[in-house]
Amino acid sequence: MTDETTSDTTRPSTAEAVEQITRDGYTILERVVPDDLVAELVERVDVAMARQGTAYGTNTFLGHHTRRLFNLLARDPAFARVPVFEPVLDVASGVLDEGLLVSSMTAIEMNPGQAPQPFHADDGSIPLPRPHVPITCVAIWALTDFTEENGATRLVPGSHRADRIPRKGEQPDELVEATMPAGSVLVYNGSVWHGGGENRSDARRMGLVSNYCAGWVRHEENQLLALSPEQVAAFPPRLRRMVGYGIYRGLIGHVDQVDPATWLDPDTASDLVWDRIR
Ligand SMILES: O=C(O)CCC(=O)C(=O)O
Repeated sequence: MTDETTSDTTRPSTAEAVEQITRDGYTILERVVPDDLVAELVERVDVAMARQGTAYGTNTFLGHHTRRLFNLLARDPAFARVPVFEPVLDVASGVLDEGLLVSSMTAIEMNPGQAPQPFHADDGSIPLPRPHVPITCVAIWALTDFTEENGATRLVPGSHRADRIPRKGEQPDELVEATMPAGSVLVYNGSVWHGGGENRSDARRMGLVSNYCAGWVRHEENQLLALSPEQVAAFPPRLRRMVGYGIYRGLIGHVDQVDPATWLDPDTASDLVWDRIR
């Protein structure tokens, strides 16, 4: 236990949590985040969303009553405490290994009237035969209570062992709802089938998604740090993408839902996954 952590003897140990994720695909660390950190994160999300003018999503996946703020680490220094919060990082390190990386960090504010999100696997863009070793491990931090009424995340236990990802619109029979009080964290293998629930309440459901990936899902020599943006701008378009200024399968490598290739050339044709869904 760290200074930052609340104590709760009913919470699984790190080893038990990793075992649950290996078996069921997910675990919940109840009330693990101190109240003052939860309150600070809510405030920082509100400030950052107001500053950015964050709008509702434009498709069923992002949610027509849901606001998402991507690229959180760049928004406010307070968010740097999230990916290194030990009780969660220890579990994610047990699922991947100590060399894991921050894959993405997003705030999700799901408002009343939000319909259920389609089922999906967060590693669905990875074209390996399934099941495979864990490549991503995702932590959803509950900044408000997650309840049946306000759209707690729905998961399909054991689906990280499936040999496929959900079909478009598929409604699995065997579901659990990750109901949890504010300050809890849902941690799951990125292969697990899941989606946000329906918000039938009259209040928002707020969470942070802290997505980790295996340390080997990257360049051997870090091209994004090795090259200045000016050097990359002088490359032909294909090479720009090959050093990281581009996206894979419409998703992997985006910044704030933008294809970084367009930073170097605004006329670059882009094929973002969100533009394909309606
Ligand atoms: O909001 C949730 O409960 C899940 C969100 C999610 O899975 C996603 O946006 O990929």
